[in-house]
Amino acid sequence: MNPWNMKIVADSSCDIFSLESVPFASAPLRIITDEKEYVDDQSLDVAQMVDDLLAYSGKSGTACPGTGDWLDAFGDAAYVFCVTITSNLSGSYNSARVAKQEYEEMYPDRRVFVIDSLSAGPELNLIIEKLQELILAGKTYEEICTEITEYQQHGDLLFMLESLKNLANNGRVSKLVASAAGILGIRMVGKASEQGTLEPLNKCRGEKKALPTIVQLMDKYGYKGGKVRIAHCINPEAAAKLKNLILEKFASAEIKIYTCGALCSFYAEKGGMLVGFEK
Ligand code: X90
Repeated sequence: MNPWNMKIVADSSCDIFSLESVPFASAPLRIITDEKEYVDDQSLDVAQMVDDLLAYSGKSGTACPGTGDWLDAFGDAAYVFCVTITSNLSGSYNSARVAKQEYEEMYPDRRVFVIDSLSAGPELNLIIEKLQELILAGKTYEEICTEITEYQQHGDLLFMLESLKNLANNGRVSKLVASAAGILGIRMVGKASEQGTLEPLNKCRGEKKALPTIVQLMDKYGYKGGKVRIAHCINPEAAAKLKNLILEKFASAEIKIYTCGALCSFYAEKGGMLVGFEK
């Protein structure tokens, strides 16, 4: 099948804006304060946004892509594979489903497969990379739908957070869970649950303890040395240290590090890190 009538689309919680060898578009989430609206696209200065938000004490929140954002991202592709942030924390998946329905009604010979990642950030990336691989291998739409659904069983996400303030203020975790991480020096390590919510696992005293804990948890949850994708919010040192710790234990690990886009930066907050891995 000609790969050029296939397209991968994801909401901006995936932290990437382009792919090398397959058509790709991202549908932006938005970060909204009383003063400003930040659109999570390639032109946004994320580090500046993080600084603005640290200096800002008013209300802030986020909004998922609307149907129109999704339709823009679908463009005119015959076959769309559409990956969203977990439907249990965002309306992105629902809005993508509505866009799919409209798109398929408007163009009866086109198809959109919407994938609820039940996760965020780097785990979306693993799914996107796999989709790219399947498209380049010349698989059909139906084959890709089946294989990507199977692949989703082999991905997981751990995270390390210094602050859960924005998550709690926006009702994405309980205030109780957030307050435990708010203590100076404490890093909350947790994972994406089966339902696509935040599951707190360990409260670590300092990053020095948190990083080896992440490696132990990767092992516990079935990591065997495959792909790891690390997204950090202005914390390249921790990402690099984690990479080394993983390589010490799993020499065959294939690791990439990148920076969080606006949505993940807003919720992971400065110093936060998300680790997607294959199991
Ligand atoms: O629709 C919206 O406004 C977006 C809401 C997103 C809320 C959660 C974002 C989480 C981002 C934080 C750590 C990883 C948690 C993963 C749990 C599945 C990153």
